[in-house]
Amino acid sequence: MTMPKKTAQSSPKLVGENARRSDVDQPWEQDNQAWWDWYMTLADNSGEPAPAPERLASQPAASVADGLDAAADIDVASIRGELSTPYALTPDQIDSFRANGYIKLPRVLSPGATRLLRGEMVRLLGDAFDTRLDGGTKGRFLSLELAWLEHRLMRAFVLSARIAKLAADLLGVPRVRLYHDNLMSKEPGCGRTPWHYDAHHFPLATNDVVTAWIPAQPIPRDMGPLCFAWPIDVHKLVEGLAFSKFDTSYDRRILEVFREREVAVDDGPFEAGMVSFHHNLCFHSAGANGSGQSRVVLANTFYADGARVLERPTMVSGDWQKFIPGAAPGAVAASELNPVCWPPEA
Ligand SMILES: O=C(O)CCC(=O)C(=O)O
Ligand SMILES: [Fe+2]
Repeated sequence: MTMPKKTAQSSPKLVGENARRSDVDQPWEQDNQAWWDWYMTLADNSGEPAPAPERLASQPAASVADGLDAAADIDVASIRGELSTPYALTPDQIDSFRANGYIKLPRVLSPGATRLLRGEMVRLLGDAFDTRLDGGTKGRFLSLELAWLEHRLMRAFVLSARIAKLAADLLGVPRVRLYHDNLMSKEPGCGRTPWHYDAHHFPLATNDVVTAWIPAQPIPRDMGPLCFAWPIDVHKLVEGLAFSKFDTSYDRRILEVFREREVAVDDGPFEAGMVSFHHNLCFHSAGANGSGQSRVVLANTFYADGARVLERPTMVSGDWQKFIPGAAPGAVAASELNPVCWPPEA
């Protein structure tokens, strides 16, 4: 089975009744790519420096993988071994995640695995959108999901016991299920990702939810690394702000509150192999991609086994029925698309 081609450009269709309502109570009626196209319009880019034209010019793909070029070739069998080996997490790292809501862990992936992941994701995203990454499409945020069902290399990365055990141990729960995979490319020239926390997005009636954000190349500051406001409870400072589905006002207000309250933000780069984990309540955003290459990232979201679907998912929950097919609001979220990823099934 091949993936359906994605639309070259889809603008958010907030028509009719939806356009008249300022709340977000109705379900999202389009696909996940349309969701991202809409969502990126909510980011305020007025404070962003214009990217240097020479940086934004497309560059040979090889330069993307700075630090990866020397990586030895690695095959899928070795990848499976690497991706099922537990990562030695220290008690301090667990404490730090729980206090701050996120953690960036070095060397979760080897350079060879990172390079293989990028090659596969560039191919799959390029095919799905009929484009060439690293300069073929400017300014968009491309997203594909459920690739693990069809592609064995993606399956190894998405169902990785190494990554899922990190998710379970950081959350402090015995078993985690997959909510979804998300293959993302923030294309050269694409603006910021708006401030948000994922509790807003996932239609799950639990906060035991964590996303492993797995870069497929190093991410320097001007490529738009994910950035995190900390500690975890800064979300309380912005709890009362009204979300707007029409403009950048929510993102702008959050920026203002964080500045006024001098909230700490970690917006440092990601070195090759580094993976971050962010909790459902962690406020995060990402910078614009002012580089000439695609910022390719795999984001796998896991939740505690036993969690239920919310009674009333909203449009900010996006295309959630695609990820938990057949689950009614209020039911336990455990469809065939939500395998237990830790512990490994016998
Ligand atoms: O990659 C990005 O810019 C945003 C990703 C994100 O918000 C997430 O994975 O939760
Ligand atoms: Fe997010």
